[in-house]
Amino acid sequence: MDLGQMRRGVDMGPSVIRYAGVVERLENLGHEVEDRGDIQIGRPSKYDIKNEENLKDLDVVVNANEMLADEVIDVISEGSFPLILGGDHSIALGSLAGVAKDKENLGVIWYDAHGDLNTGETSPSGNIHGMPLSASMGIGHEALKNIGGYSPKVKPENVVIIGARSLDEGERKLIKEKGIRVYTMHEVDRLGMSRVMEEAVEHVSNGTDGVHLSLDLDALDPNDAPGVGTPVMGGPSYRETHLAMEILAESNIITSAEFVEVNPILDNKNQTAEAAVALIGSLFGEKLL
Ligand code: 4U7
Ligand code: MN
Ligand code: MN
Ligand code: MN
Repeated sequence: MDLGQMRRGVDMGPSVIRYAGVVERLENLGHEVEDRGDIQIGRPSKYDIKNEENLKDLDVVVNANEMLADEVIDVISEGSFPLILGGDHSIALGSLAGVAKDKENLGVIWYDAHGDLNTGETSPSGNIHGMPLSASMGIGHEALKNIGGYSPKVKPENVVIIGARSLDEGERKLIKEKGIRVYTMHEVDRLGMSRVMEEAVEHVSNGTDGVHLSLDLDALDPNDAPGVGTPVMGGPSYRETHLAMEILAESNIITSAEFVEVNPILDNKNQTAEAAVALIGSLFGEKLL
């Protein structure tokens, strides 16, 4: 999927994450892996960029996410852990629609430089990859809210955003209005990643029946993850993010995860895909000793 934003190439993310060895990495940890391949999302003959609702390529994005939601539901019904690779972050719409299907109180960790809390009304870009978290909370366009045939997927009190350093006006307003827990880079600097993650784990595991990790590679500092479409200076390092994944692995609360926004065209020798694979390793219990 690359239609949730305007920079082509992020649809090759899953391909380069595979090339960086994600399957082998997980198998070496003793996990049995079934690679279900790519979801064929289709490509519009003409990019729908002048959408009057300020939602670019809405139809294709919605359709692709319906397919993803079905796929995720299928994986869960087999008793497996859904690990979703992107693609731009609009795919979180389908991931969450699948994961939250029979969960009353899904917790969500949104590890991202951005809030992804825009709607067509508040978005400065019209790019749907900036809207999946609000839509999943039941805010925004009907078609985005109702993927999987129900809404909302998550409650604001079960969400925590980590690593934020670029928020739009409407997103700030929504965060205040809904009381969403956000650890911006200010809190990460002040408290340290270890304390931030401990608090975040506590927050999302309180009264929830599963926790989804949505990790946007642009959360990392662009020095450590240059292959992203919307880089923002001053993010957590590769090491700090490793620590975050290790704390999540120890906490044993994560029931589904997605790694998104790796764009090989913008990357430096697959560095960002390799970072993603190493982080996935840590999330799934990899340790040096
Ligand atoms: B991502 C932005 F205006 N907020 O809505 C927007 F800054 O999934 C960026 O986190 C959104 O990469 C980034 O277009 C979405 C912009
Ligand atoms: Mn982002
Ligand atoms: Mn994002
Ligand atoms: Mn991005």
